[in-house]
Amino acid sequence: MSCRRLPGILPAVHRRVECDDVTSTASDPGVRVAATASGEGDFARELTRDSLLRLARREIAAIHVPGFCDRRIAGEVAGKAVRHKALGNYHKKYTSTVGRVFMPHIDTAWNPELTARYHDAALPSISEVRALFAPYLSPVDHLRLLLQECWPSGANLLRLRGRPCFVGALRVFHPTTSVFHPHNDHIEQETDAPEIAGVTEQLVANVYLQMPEEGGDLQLWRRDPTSAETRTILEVEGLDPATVEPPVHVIRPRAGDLVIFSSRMLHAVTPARGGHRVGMAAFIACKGPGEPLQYWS
Ligand SMILES: O=C(O)CCC(=O)C(=O)O
Ligand SMILES: [Fe+2]
Repeated sequence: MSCRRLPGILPAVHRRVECDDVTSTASDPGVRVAATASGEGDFARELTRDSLLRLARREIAAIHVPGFCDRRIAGEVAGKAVRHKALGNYHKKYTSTVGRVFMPHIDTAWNPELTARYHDAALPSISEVRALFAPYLSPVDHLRLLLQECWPSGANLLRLRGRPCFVGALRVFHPTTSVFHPHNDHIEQETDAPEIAGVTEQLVANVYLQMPEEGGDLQLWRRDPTSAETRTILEVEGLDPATVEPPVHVIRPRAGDLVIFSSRMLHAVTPARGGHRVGMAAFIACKGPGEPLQYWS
């Protein structure tokens, strides 16, 4: 079964052209990209049972579905995100440069009060994100259905100590100032709730609602950080790019695209120029094909 996209948004010929020029095309001609044998074969262009299983086994670098959602609706919601009253910054030990609408799990920071606040706000925040897209299906809700249908054991909203998580964080990268240095995302570093026992891989799905004129590239490495790098990532926002080898892939998504990759492997986002970069992100925990996927933000 092909779990590709909402119907009637772009003619097939456009999708194909977009597929051909989205991968390994940095918007910055000066960027260093590792010479690698893995090119187009490292990507799946449809979200299917097979592509998800291959991604979870790390046989491919990413699932990149061009035109996953309607670009016009996406652009309208991106504008609402940039102006949203709940827009705050990620809370890192040192100031984060990236904005987000509603509280993501990482900002619970092992603090019981913040954790309670996160779970109390989770379902109301899910409803508010859904309402931003009404009367259309929100891309994260579409993704939830596809994961449920495609994964051999289905997919559910993550609950931690029985309490529901939020999913569907809108991320706002402000022009020139916002950057995600090379880092990874690992739920075991954020909680010891019993529900995360047995997680063997963590994926992250991003739906791009708006892309800047330049920059905002997604850089992917094909490896986990070393233990020294992990310590640095936990200390500060990410690694100094000068200390890391060139990325294996540089993806310049288009508005409306969906990209899913391993969040446990190193990845980074370059600064945007000429406009905001707005995405919608959901993490996906994988315990193998015999267990349901679990998603959250
Ligand atoms: O916005 C992106 O392209 C990816 C950002 C990121 O670090 C993540 O989703 O974990
Ligand atoms: Fe990340």
